[in-house]
Amino acid sequence: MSKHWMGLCALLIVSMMTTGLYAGDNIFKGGDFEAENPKKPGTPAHWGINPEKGSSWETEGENKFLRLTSMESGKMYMVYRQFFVKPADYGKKMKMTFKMRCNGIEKGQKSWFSGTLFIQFKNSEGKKIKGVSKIPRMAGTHAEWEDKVLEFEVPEGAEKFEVMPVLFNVKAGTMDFDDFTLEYVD
Ligand SMILES: [Ca+2]
Repeated sequence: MSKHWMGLCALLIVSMMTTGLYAGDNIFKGGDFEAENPKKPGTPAHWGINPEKGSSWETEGENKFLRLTSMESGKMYMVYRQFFVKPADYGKKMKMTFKMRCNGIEKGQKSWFSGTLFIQFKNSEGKKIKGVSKIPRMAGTHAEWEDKVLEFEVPEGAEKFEVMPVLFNVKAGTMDFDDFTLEYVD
């Protein structure tokens, strides 16, 4: 390899490191719940699933997905993912898509105790910064999958983005999630 090329490659690597991720790359690995975690057979890759704690890996026909089950009234059941962001990404727009459906969710003591998706940015001290305002909630029964799209901006000072499908203190019911994607948009 010539010096010229080596220099060019080094430059490319540096620019990839400083500009963060490119638009259009789906950074939500395992968002479709199809692949199995080779280290933990019976669980989906990239997810911490525990049926004893109300989260399970379900199959329907050819499709696999996440299910949250309210095992005890008033308790919270959730799974957790996190994505790290770089200063180079501040101000960039992100788009997240997924689908959800639910069965027999009885709301808890407050009207917002329902099935939902918590998303938030945190700084390096673990403090929440500038939450994403709109989050989809579901209650009752929505038998068909519903496609959801969320768009937001990476706020200054963010270190990570957290995604938490959750059954939030409901009395009963199940909530299904599938096909998460997360990407930067131009
Ligand atoms: Ca799937």
